[in-house]
Amino acid sequence: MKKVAVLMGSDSDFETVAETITQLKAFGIPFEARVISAHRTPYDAERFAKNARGDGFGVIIAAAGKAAHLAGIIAAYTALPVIGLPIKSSTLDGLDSLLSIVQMPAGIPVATVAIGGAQNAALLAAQILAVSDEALAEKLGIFKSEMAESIRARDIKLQARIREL
Ligand code: RP5
Repeated sequence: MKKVAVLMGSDSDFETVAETITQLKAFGIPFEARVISAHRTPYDAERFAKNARGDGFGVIIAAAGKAAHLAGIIAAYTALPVIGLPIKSSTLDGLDSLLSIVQMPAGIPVATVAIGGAQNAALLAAQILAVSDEALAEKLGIFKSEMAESIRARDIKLQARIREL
């Protein structure tokens, strides 16, 4: 199976990114996680992106906050799918991160998840890899079925609470 790259602009993003890694591990997806900054280590970002396909990666997740240019700069240097994960920043609640990631110019797409949408970043990466991986597609199917069951259980509990009103 191809690997997922989980890049973050700073180790201060790790608290959010940990949820992405947890979900990838739950599916048994191989990954590498790195701190690479679009601004502080731009050459490393370029080199990582240019080598990513040859290094066995199939999808790249790029988490960053504030003026969050990591996903965009990575996408500029590779044709691999890039998923942007906006980190909730302290001053503007992550709106700065979201807009920096989502507003890409035509020609350089970045698939952007919600502010702090760490689990969805992993799920989207899994779904991309599952296009050519039946076993992973099956795991995703089970994940969705279990999620649906948990929602049905919550619905039943809610009906009970309503009856008690
Ligand atoms: C961004 O700046 C990082 O992705 C991080 O979210 C933010 C702050 O970085 P630190 O100053 O905490 O290293 O590049």
